[in-house]
Amino acid sequence: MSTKSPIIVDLRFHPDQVAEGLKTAFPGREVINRADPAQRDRDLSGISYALLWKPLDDLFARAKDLKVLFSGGAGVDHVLTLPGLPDLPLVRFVDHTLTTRMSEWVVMQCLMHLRQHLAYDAQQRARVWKPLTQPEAADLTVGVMGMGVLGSDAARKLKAMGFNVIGWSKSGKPVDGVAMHAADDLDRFLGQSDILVGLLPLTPETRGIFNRELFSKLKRDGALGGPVFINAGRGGSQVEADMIEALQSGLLKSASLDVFEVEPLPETSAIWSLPNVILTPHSAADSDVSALFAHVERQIDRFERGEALEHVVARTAGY
Ligand code: NDP
Ligand code: OXD
Repeated sequence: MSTKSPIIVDLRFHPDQVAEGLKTAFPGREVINRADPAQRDRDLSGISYALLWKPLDDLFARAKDLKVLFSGGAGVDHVLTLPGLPDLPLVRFVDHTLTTRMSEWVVMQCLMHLRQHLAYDAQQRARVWKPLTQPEAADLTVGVMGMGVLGSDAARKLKAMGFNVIGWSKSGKPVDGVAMHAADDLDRFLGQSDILVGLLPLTPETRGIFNRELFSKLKRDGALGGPVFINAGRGGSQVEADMIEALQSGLLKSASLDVFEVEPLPETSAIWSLPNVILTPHSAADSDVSALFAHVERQIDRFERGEALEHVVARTAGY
């Protein structure tokens, strides 16, 4: 009989990976996997921990004795808006596997725009052999909005590729080797950015921040011939009607998008067929389930030893 307190796992992603990962995760701890129909109606009273991502509607009504909540992802907007959310510590997912994946995606997208991949892709399909004028990374400034765990790692790796990198965050707190701009210095930051990378959490302050006015403030006379917008934060931060118009009118030269106002992106969205957009299905940095379970177990160990939990979300700030 296990002496460790059980955990509820209520994750609406990769059910096969979750089931497989749970075979070895949380040693000595009973796991109630609510993605398994056979476990959905289990008694949840007396259980202290829940790991969740888009949980079933009845979770909080049935699990009345929770002490700590764990987000299945780095972003917590989906947790903070859950009906009936209890006032408990919420720990988000921070792990090098996720950070590394995001930086790979961001660096890849910046390089695709630098190396004019969209134009060469179109030329390949039309069987056109035509080398284009090629600027270097050092000719461009990448502005990263959101310089937290993900933004600061991506900035470091972009610098290693030779890009000039500047950062924008609420506090403007220093990040090694990056010229930082605080929230009230947005216009100056935008005016220097050839490529804008969004790695912001979705909060009331960041909802709709990527709009026509913001796009019009980006640097326009850089080596790419127009500004590029890259977003892997949250789709709720972009005003898609403005963004589509900007991509059609040339206010934005091109974009890479991993996140959308509505996901999955509806089949009817004009974004699918914009020739100057690279699109991925919210897969820039998937949570690795084994790393996620190990991170949760580590935090439970800390909690049970009486140590402070790490990566706890500041409820009022919303991230
Ligand atoms: P962090 O909490 O570590 O960093 C958030 C950053 O955003 C901080 O620099 C913070 O500023 C800044 N920020 C927050 N609000 C504002 C604001 N109003 N004005 C200016 N700056 C602000 O988050 P992570 O880096 O771990 O993750 C960022 C987001 O990436 C997640 O919230 C999630 O939405 C998204 N994500 C997307 C994934 C994908 O696959 N597409 C995967 C994982 C995450 P300060 O430093 O001053 O606090
Ligand atoms: C996350 C995500 O927040 O995958 O981790 O978007």
